[in-house]
Amino acid sequence: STFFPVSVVELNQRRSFNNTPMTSSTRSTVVQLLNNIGSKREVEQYLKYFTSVSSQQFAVIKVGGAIITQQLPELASCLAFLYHVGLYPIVLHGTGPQINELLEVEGVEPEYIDGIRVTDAKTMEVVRKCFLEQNLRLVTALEKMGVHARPITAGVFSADFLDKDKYQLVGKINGVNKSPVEAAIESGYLPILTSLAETPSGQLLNVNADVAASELAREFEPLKIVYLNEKGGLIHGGTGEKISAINLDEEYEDLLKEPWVKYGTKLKIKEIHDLLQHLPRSSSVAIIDVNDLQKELFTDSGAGTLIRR
Ligand code: X2W
Repeated sequence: STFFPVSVVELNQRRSFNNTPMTSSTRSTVVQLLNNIGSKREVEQYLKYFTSVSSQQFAVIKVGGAIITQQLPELASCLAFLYHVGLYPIVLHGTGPQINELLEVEGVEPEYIDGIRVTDAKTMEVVRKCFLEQNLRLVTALEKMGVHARPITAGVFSADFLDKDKYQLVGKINGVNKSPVEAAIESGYLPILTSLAETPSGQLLNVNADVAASELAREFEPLKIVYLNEKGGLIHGGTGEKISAINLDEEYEDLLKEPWVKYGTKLKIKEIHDLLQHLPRSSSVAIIDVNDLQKELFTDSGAGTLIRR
């Protein structure tokens, strides 16, 4: 199949800013990644779709913190592939597990209420450190694959306190500044965001990354919204099986009554529900494993858990 390398080069040349030729290692990564996804027809069709709607952002991809620890090479390869075909997703990552690890080292017991971390001043130091460390790790891994990646760790989300008495230094996002993200993409960089937010007076606030990703998607209305988690989808707490699809119009109320839908899972489902209420009916959110990203983007069948209404 000679089709792909040719298309990759053509697409790269269409973007005036992206003049760097692909290295042979990147090219072989690209070819390798494409071998096992869809038919040539499917892939070509989706590539055309994603590149033709140039006024609209391509994708918002939320990366769970566990993926940076467990699947960084896979994640970097997938994002590098998209970048090298000229598709620029907006990437936002969490760092939940790393925060808990570091808190443990410091002898602090993590505390959550309804899936949201109660964040005192000492915890906030750990939160900030972990976000900056994991952001740099992801950016560095991408740079090693020839990707221009731009760390965006502040200046996007403005927030107020969610509930100061209950959660302390946790933010409720009330504004999304698109310009740092758009400026990165326009100059040929992949934007890599954290979910940290600031108040107007400059107080740094912690925000759950699923929540921030949903705010980002609401603002940009991208063609695709993808949540990557280490489980490859939503797992039914009763049966232990992966849920392949959720129709929110029909299932949302019942789903919230399920005993296993609690904490972070409940928060995630609620956020996705609220997001989809605000987007055109055709929108959907896919929760998938990082290794299924190409399949989700470039084939009809998709992967993981598809949520729509
Ligand atoms: C989260 C932010 C990190 C996050 C926290 O402190 O854990 C709040 O809960 P994952 O890896 O995507 O879970 N913030 C307020 O959400 O990371």
